[in-house]
Amino acid sequence: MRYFSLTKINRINELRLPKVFLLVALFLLISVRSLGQPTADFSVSSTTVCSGLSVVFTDNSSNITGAPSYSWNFGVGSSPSTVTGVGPHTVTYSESGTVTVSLTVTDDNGPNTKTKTNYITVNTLPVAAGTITGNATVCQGETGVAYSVPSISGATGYSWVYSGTGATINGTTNAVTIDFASNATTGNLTVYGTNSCGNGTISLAHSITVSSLPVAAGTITGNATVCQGQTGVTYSVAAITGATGYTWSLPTGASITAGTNTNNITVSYSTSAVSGNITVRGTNGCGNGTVSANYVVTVNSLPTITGTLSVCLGSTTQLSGSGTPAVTNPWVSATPGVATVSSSGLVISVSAGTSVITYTNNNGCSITATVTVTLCFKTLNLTSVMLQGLYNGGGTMRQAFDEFGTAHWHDGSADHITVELHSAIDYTTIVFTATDVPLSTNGTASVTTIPANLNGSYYITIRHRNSIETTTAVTIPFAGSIINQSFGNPSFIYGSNLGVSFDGHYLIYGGDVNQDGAVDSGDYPPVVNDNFNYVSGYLATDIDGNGSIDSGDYPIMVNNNFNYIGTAHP
Ligand SMILES: [Ca+2]
Ligand SMILES: [Ca+2]
Repeated sequence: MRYFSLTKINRINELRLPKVFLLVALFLLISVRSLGQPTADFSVSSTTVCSGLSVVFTDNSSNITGAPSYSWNFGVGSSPSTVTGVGPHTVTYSESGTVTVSLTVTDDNGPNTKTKTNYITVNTLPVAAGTITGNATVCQGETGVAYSVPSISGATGYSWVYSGTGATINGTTNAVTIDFASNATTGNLTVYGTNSCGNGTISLAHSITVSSLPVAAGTITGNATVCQGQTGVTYSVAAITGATGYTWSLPTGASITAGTNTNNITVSYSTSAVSGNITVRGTNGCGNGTVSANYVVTVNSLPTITGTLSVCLGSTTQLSGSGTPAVTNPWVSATPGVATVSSSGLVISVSAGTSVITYTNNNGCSITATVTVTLCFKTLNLTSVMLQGLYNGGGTMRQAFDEFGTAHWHDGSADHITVELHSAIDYTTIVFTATDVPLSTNGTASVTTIPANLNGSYYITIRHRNSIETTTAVTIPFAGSIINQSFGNPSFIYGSNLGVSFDGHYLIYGGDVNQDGAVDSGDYPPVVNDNFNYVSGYLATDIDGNGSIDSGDYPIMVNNNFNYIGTAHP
C-alpha cells in the first residue's frame, strides 16, 4: 500500500504520472455517491412561533431516486407530532421552549435523515399580572408616588394604565412612580406584562382616590359682641366640602370648650379676653383649605363694683358700678332675704347671711360681688355711775362684799348692774337689756353686746339690786358704733334724779331694797328682819354692801325715805 499526499502527488508528478488519471479517479468517486442514498433536508416558515400558533415545514430534500417516502417528526408539543408525505405541513406548537425537528427520506437507494436540533423556539404570553400595591389615596399635586406589581413571568415589558386624568406614569418595569397633577382625578391603575407574543392578562384594578384640598371656608356666624368671662358662646360655619377637620383661630383669651375640629364650636372668653377676629379653614390629609374671612368679635370688658361689701345688720352699704348702668335692672340681689339692692346700688341689709349682688352695665356685661350681712354690736360706755350704797368718797366705790367679808365679784368690779335701752316712743318698751354688767369702782361700765341694728335713739336706764332705777334725761342717739354716756350730772338724768355725796359727787340713790321704784316703808321690813337675824351675805338688804345686814344699812334708806326718793322716768 502506498501513501498519497500532495507531496507524494508532487512526487508522482515528479514521477510523471499523468494528471488525467487523478481527475478520472475523482469523477468516479463522486458518481458512485450521487447515484446512492437521497439527501434529506427541510425548511420552516419561521423558526420562532408563539404557543398555539403554527408554522409551515417545506421539504427541501434532493438526490431522490425512484419513489421516495417521507417521515416527519415535529418534536415536543407539536400538532401534528409526526406525519408522512412530502408536505408542506402546517404544524402548531403548544409548549414553550426549543424543539428539535427531523425528516427521514427513503428512496430506492435507502433512507437519509436530517435532524435539526433546537430548531424551533416556541414562546408563550406573559403570565397574568398580580396585585398592584401602592397608595390608594393621594393628593392632587403629589408626585413620585410608588406603585409596583410582582415581577410577571415571561414579560419583557410592562404596560401600566391609569383610568383617571392628570397622572404621569414614570417607568416601564414592574415598579413605577406616578406624578399626580394639581387637577388629577380619581381612577384605577392596571398593569399587564408584554412580550413578542402579545399581552398578558391584565391585573385587577387598583383604585386610587385623588383628594383635593378642602374648598374655601364660608362665612362665620355667631355672637359678634360678648363680655369678658362669657361662656357657652357658639360659632359655626357651613360644612366645608372635602374637609375632615376644621382649624379655628380665636381672639386672645378665647378658647374652644366644645366642638373642637368641627364646624360648630362653643367658646369661652376669659376675664382678660380682648377683641379680635375669628377665622376658620377646612383641613384634610392633603392640607389646609382657604381660610374664611375675618369675623370681628368685640369683647367688652367687665364692669367693676366698688364699695364696702360687709355690712352690719340694720345698716346699708352703697355700691358703685363702673361705666353706664344697664337701663333695666342694673343691680340685682340674688338673696333679697339677706339684702336688697336699689337701682342705684344701695344695699340694705335684711338678715345675717350673704347675697350675691350683680351689676350689669349698658354693654350687657355683668360682674358680681358678694355682700355679707353680719350681726354687729355696738358698745355703750358709761361713766360716773356712782351707787350711793357703795360710795366711798373721792369718786370711788367700795366692792360689794359677801358673807365672808370679801368682794363678791371676782372681776374687780364694785357691783354688777343692769343696763336697759328703752324706746323713745314708749318707755315701757325695752329694746335691749344687758344684765350682770360689771361696774368698776370708779364708776365705769361698758356694754358690748348691743346689736348694731339698734340705730335709733333710746333712753338708757340703769338698775341695781337695791338702788333707784335711773334713766337718762333724754333719748341718746345710737347711730354710731360707740356711744358714750355719763351719769355724773343731774342734767344728764331724767328728773335730775341724783343724790349728791358729801364730797360733791352725784350718786344713784340707794335703799330701794324691794325694787318697787321708791324708798319707802316697804323697804324696811326685810332690812329689819335680816338685821335682827344677823343675816350676812350678798343680799339686797345689804344697802352699804359690807356683807352683813346691820345698823350701817339704815341711814341711806331712812334718809331717802324721808326725802321721798323714788324713780323718775318718762
Ligand atoms: Ca322700795
Ligand atoms: Ca350692810
